[in-house]
Amino acid sequence: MNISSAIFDRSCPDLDSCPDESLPEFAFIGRSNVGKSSLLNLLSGRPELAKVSPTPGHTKLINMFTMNKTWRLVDLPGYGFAQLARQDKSQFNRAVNEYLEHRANLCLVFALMDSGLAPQDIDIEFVEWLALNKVPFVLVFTKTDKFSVTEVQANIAAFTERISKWFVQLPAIFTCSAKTGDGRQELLGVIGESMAAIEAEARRAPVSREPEGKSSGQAVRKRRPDRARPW
Ligand SMILES: Nc1nc2c(ncn2[C@@H]2O[C@H](COP(=O)(O)OP(=O)(O)O)[C@@H](O)[C@H]2O)c(=O)[nH]1
Ligand SMILES: [Mg+2]
Repeated sequence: MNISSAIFDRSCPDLDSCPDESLPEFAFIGRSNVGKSSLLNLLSGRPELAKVSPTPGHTKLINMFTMNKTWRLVDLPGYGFAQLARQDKSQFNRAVNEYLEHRANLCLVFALMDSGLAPQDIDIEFVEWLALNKVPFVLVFTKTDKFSVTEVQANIAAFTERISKWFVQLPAIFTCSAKTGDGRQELLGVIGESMAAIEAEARRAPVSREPEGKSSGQAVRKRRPDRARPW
């Protein structure tokens, strides 16, 4: 897939300030510093689009970027230290929770894991939460340039072993490096397939538009359709 335009749309403090749900969205989530913003820049082909920070950030905003004027990449706030300290691990940032549970045009979540680390409890718990809430997602192991193939494969195997009890079929797994570009084509391919499936679905069953002025707010928000998952 070719990205001909990539623009920052807006930063949203909560679900209700997100833009209307007309464009399909693909969201990045993971612990602070795992490489969400770097991967967004890699996929968009714009190294400066999302802010990359060497130290774990404190942003609580949902950052939206529009690609090719037709779909969005969404940089979600990182989960991690603050949540662990509170011993309240099931409660991720409230805006993130609401976004993941209720955003009707959310097509797929890229759940990012550091490929150099053994499975972290908070990541395992987050994956369990995604499974329980039926959020469509794939796993992406980041920063592969920093570690040997053997280390990465061992960490992925240990991770899948720990989550396997929650799945009949394991989620798809990808690796990436924002430094070498590893994984870019594969992940854009996943987005491309998803977009093609949505377009095919729209051709089969055109959705009647909701009346103007009723497109925001929890009460009138549509339920996310169950989609066949090609990945
Ligand atoms: N070597 C290497 N460093 C990376 C990679 N992805 C991110 N980083 C670095 O990890 C740090 C955090 O990255 P960032 O994208 O801001 O993570 P975020 O907090 O999840 O958005 C920055 O110093 C990045 O340069 C990668 O693939 N390889
Ligand atoms: Mg970031």
